[in-house]
Amino acid sequence: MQSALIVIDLQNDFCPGGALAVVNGDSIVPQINAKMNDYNIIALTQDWHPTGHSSFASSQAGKSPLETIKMPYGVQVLWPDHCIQGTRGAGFHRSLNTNPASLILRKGCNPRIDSYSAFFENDHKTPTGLHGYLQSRGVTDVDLVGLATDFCVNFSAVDAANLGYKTRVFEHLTKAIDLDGSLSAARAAMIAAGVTLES
Ligand code: VGL
Ligand code: ZN
Repeated sequence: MQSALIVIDLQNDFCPGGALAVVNGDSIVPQINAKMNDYNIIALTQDWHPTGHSSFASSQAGKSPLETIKMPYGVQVLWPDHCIQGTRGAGFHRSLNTNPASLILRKGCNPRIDSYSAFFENDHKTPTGLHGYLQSRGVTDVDLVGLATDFCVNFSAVDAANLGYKTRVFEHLTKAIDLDGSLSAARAAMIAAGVTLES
């Protein structure tokens, strides 16, 4: 058994004051820092979009944030501009201890496809490389924390379980956007995929 901790998107834009702030998103940082002590393999992810990314409402004529559109890969929620490559908003929250991480993975770099999951882009086909990294390190068990419970944590956890990892989400170390019932839908999807939700 080899466990890895995956810390999802603890970035300024998802914390209070950021472009896509999750309520109390920063409140989980101290406990996540402490949790890292229990792991030998730690990966951090960053949502890392080019300017004008197709998931931004500002890139779609006549659309406002939180409206949805049909993309070739399915329905896409449109977001305020966030986590633009190299900006302060895309940086890690300043209190997050990034030192113990052996891997920092950036996702959402393709202008035409969003990438909620740390494993695949939203076409559910294009890999980010995380699976290869974890396999080559002998990882069998994946534990997830971070932001946001109902989007990037959810998609990452479902993919991890489908890839065969024994997968847990520590819910008290996540915070949700909770858009139109998205949190309860995400919890159901994770449970259906075989993810263990720990509080
Ligand atoms: C996320 C919406 C858009 C997330 C990223 O990290 O959950 N949500 N981009
Ligand atoms: Zn994003």
